Amino acid sequence: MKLYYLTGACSLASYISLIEAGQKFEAYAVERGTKKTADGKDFTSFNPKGYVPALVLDDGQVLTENVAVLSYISSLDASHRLAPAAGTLGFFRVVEWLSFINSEVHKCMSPMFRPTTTDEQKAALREQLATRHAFIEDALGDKAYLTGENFTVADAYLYVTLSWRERVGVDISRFPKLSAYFERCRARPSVQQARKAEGLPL
Ligand SMILES: N[C@@H](CCC(=O)N[C@@H](CS)C(=O)NCC(=O)O)C(=O)O
Repeated sequence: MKLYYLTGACSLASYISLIEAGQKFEAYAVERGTKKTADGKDFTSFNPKGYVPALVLDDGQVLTENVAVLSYISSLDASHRLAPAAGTLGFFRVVEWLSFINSEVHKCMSPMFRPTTTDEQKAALREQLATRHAFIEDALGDKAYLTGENFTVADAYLYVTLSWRERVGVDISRFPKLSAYFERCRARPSVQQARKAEGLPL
């Protein structure tokens, strides 16, 4: 299995999850501008979408989209810690979180990285994001992670979006549970290992 990633991007969630799942995999960085991969390929030749994450399975099939890739990785973990067994309500709860993080959090943050987004638009996005973070703060309650005591693929994904917060001027200090949650995720050996592998500060 091969994971193609952009350093520090959403694909870091797949990197963390593959480590958590104890999977053997190879990871290759994609160069942002040229779309050349670290194993010497043209990324768009096998993933015409041109964005990460892309997981190339052992039979050569290419799986893309965070929700699908992270759900797939969770299914590789026989202990079902990364998500309950597929088909159970618990599994769909994790998918519910993955979809929320994808469409309501990640895609609210993406425009903030673009130079074409105006300060006014960024302020509106930060306000929208604050309502999403407030929802997560309430939902966390006394739980260690989004769905309970297990770190799931949804936590890997939320952690990565929170790791961007300083770069896009998003302040979570008014959300104590979310702030503690972020630190809990950051301290996990899988997170440290994946960050180190991508050359990110620990
Ligand atoms: N719909 C995709 C979006 C993934 C996405 O936004 N990937 C970003 C990194 S976080 C990317 O590869 N951007 C580079 C580009 O679009 O060229 C998904 O949910 O997986």
